[in-house]
Amino acid sequence: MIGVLNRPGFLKAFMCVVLFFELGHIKAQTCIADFLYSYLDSTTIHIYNHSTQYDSAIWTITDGVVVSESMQAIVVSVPSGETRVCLRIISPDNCNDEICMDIYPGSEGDICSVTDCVWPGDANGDRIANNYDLLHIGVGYGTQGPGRTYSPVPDDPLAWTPSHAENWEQWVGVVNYKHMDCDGNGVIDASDVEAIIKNYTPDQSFVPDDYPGAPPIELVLDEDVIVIEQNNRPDSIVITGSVQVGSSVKPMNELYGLAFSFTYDTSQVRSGTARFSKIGGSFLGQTEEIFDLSTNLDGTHLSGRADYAISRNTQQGTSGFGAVATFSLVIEGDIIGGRDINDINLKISKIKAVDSLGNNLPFDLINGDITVVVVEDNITSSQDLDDPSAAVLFPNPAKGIFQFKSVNRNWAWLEVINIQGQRIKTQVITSDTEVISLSGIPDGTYWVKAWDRDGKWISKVMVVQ
Ligand SMILES: [Ca+2]
Ligand SMILES: [Ca+2]
Repeated sequence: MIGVLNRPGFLKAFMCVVLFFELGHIKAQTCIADFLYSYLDSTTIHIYNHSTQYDSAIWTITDGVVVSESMQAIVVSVPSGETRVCLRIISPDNCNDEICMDIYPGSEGDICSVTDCVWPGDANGDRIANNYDLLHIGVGYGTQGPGRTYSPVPDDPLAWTPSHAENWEQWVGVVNYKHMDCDGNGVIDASDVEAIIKNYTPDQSFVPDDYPGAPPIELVLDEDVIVIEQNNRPDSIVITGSVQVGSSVKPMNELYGLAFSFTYDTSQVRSGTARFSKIGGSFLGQTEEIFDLSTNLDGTHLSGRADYAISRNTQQGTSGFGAVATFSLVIEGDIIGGRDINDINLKISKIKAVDSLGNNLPFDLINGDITVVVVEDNITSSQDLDDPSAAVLFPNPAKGIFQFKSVNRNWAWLEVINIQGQRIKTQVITSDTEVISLSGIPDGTYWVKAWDRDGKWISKVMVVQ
């Protein structure tokens, strides 16, 4: 409102009201001509009629070509980037008023300087649309307020242009709920996610806080070593997994929404295939209580990245642990061909977890960097190697880290297995003395198995953190 009061159109009309009174007119001037503008690009200006009530409007421009014109708005193509615009309005009670302003980048009247403009898809008010905006839609989910009756681009309310919009009654911090109604239809719901997808710009700067000891978040693969039969090589291999949140020891408290990014080696992954999807019936909620956004940025924004967000829609958080989303990507079979062993690196990052009010929740990212090992079966002989001297493992006991030294053998990869038979770690062997980190795993006895074309080598290692 302060911005509006400072507008020359308002001041002029205010003086006009005073003048009418001074001249003894019975009826005061009641209409105020005013407009706001925004640059759709460097030479295209959208000018929005922000006048009080009117039943006719006349636009006059000194430079440029009119692209479209109505009483409510005019779009002008201005090669110089600047023009002078006048707007005359006549109100239903025959009051008339005019305002003229020079428009250039940074001049007064920019719709996003004078008002809290809405960018469709930017639900959290940072002027980009991406997975984090879904979290705000979740917070406001189901709320109704004033819809936007006018779109700067006719018939396209989702177009990435700033719109003037009335404030709603509710706020998340400094962000008004009107931003969460991305499509402007007057209700916040899953349909508003469409504007995020249409106008997607991946976040490049968010750095989450990681709290060691907080409830864990982890991407767990169903298999992290994939063995391919050399004589029956598939066209593709599907890698699957799940996003695990919390644990039985440290459940996630009052979780409402979760967003993150996922990156991967592009050389071996089929473009566009990395995806996440919600799990109905997880601790986060039944299918009808959750909604999500999965977008793969290959070929559009950033190769080797997929973003994901999931949120409840009930205004109440939930506590617990377990898988909340599944994961899959496809590896090209023909890329695998010709090499015995392939290392595919995956990474989960940029995690944001929120409660039902949009406040950040602490979490501890576990195993952010993941490696999938794809092995051809000609190096996975099941024959045990009898020569225990073909490798040396030291120190043993290992204090969080040990070295694997090859002796006259060309070992390809190794795995560390706990006494329950679960694979704790796999690692491709690229040097004669390979360093293996076991930091963070529980103390105890583990098996180390190393593989080459002719067989495997096995030893026990004690881990003491
Ligand atoms: Ca945003
Ligand atoms: Ca909406």
